[in-house]
Amino acid sequence: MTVTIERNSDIAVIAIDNPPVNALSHAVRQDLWNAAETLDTDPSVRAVVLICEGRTFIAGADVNEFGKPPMPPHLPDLVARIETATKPWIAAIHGSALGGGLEVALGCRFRVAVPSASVGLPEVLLGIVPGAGGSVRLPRLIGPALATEMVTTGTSVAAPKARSQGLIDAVVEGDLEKGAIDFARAAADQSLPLPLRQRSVPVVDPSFWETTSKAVASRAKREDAPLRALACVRKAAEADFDTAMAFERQTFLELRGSPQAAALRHVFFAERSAPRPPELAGIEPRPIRSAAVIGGGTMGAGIAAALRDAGLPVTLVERDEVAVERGLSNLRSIFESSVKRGRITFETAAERLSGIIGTTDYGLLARTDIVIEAVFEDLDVKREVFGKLSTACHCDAVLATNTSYLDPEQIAAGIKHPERFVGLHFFSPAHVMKLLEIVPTAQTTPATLATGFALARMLKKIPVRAGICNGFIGNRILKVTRAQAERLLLSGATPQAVDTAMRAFGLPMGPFEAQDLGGLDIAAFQRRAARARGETPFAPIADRLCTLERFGQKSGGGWYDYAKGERTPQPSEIVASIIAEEARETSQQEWDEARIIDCIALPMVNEAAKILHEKVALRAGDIDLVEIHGYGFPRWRGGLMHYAEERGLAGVVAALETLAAEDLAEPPSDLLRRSAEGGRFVSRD
Ligand code: 3H9
Repeated sequence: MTVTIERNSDIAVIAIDNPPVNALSHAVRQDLWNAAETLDTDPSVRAVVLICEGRTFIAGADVNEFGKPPMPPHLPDLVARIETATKPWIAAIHGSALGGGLEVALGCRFRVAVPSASVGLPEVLLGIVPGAGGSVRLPRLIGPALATEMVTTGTSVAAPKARSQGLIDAVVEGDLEKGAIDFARAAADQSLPLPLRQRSVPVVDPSFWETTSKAVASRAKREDAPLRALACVRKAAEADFDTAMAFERQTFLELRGSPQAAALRHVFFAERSAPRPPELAGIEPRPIRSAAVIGGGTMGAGIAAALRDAGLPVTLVERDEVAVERGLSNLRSIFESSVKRGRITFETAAERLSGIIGTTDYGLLARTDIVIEAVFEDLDVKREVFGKLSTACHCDAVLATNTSYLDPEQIAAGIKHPERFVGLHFFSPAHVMKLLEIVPTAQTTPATLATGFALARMLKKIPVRAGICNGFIGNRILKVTRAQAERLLLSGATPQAVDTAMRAFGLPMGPFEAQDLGGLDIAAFQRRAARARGETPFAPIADRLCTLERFGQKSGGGWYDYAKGERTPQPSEIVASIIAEEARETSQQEWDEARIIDCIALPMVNEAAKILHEKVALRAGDIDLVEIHGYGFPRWRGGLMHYAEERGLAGVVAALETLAAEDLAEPPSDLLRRSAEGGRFVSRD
């Protein structure tokens, strides 16, 4: 039974029980409609409490139904039915009232919530706008400015703040159902407020819409939904209720079928699958009550900050006292900058710092549950660390390496209890970037792997399981990005043209600007190591820039020149002449934006297909998450693989063949060719 009705004397309590998140499936809508009909004609009922079982109030329309033809009762009609019921309905909210869930609550005459609840209209995050009156009723309740903020950003508001804004009518401490029934009984004795459809939208200065439009456009970048959502709120302010409802519904239906909405829905589901690889079903992670980080450099300090942000006590181990001090000072800078940005208070920063012990003594790690090594990217250095950890830590402690390129199998070789070892690849800055690649070795047990995923959840990261290969998923694709970018330079494109094209594609930065920001020396170091292993990495121009110590912004020049103290890239004559020299043997072409994008993005797709084929990534969606959360690939394109599928895999294969014929890319891989037959990526078997 999805919806039940019970009576508490003169108050009816409707309870929805539709796990996991009480989404408004067709059955729930129908049952709620029937309940409204029943209770309207029941003279013994004076008010109706709408409450949910399980972990949350209604979390929205059922996203699984978005691809299907809508079936009546449609949500806008249901909300109107509740709003015009003969008895007042009171929404009793715990967990989250999101999207259609908040729209149902706005149809109710009152809303009460437990202090931990939150409410929001996250539709724009799915590439759509509210479709059941959210953008029309919310400004009538809290005014256009606050409503615009919520509708165009999709951010949720916690119950206490929602109470202060007038979005909810009471915060219930203690038992929600009892509190809601008491509230309902008291409300039924008094004159009722007008339903929202009969209220007007408070007037705002006409300049509000122009100013807000600019702000929303700049935040939304290339996403369509936020500006369309703003238009809905504006219509609510300027037209009558029914006209605004029709406008919102039309916008919702248009956007629901748009490529951006399909892409964002794909990311939504990918983000929910990634934390649960099938092999871990039913596997219990080990408890994580304390953590340690070995190495207090940029990466180590960032990881330690992320662990502290999640509330874990942290021990930071360095090789000598000077390095300990430097590590602690790196952490201080991270927390100070969070205070400056208004993310945390001064007191919180002090509390986070006080939860870190800096030491050189591995003996302090005897009871630590998880240790993450983030020392210099050198096999011998790392092995020495794990040798010490192997004896210092208890045998159930999870030992993790944050290597980006080295082979975790080799790092773990010889440690005691290798089943507790796993790779945890963070992205810099580690306290900010959402991606965490989790890399098991052949000996990693499911419980250890599950602990990696549990840690990701604690740190609010997006975990992606990755297999072992050079660079795992993300950096292996990055190598192709960079190599292709250099191939373009050798064939007649300029760094500016390449960066401009990739920005136009939707990346926050082009490949050359990004290297200048991060520093060219790190990749040069990796290339040296690769050459020592007998590999032949392709970076003819970057190699020459590094010989000249042009490492990027930090050395005053890299792919671009930088005026002292400036970060604006200026075309460099030195770089242009190096490119000309290196390009002497290569035929020159005219490059427009579309061809530049193809020459970079499609070989990335090809590499990703190999990664999928080798099972380094388990699912195409996982690769999408790596690109989005680790490398700024535009979310609204759905990630690299979704982009390729939407563009058409057959077309991708054809374009790669052309590039390969010109010696500008490798030919399409077998898996890509086979996937092109069905239009969707297939894995190996
Ligand atoms: C909307 O409402 C449009 C309306 O304006 C107009 C309509 C006409 N539908 O995230 P979790 C599943 S748009 C179906 O891991 P948590 C999810 O796939 C909607 N399924 O849990 C997963 O399934 P599984 C606006 C949904 O506790 C399971 O629930 N609403 C939906 O960390 C657990 O998810 C939103 O955008 C859904 N709407 O977080 C809300 N939502 O176990 C999006 C979740 O099989 N949802 N599932 O993999 C969320 O933000 C989080 O899921 C929530 C719980 C905070 C609710």
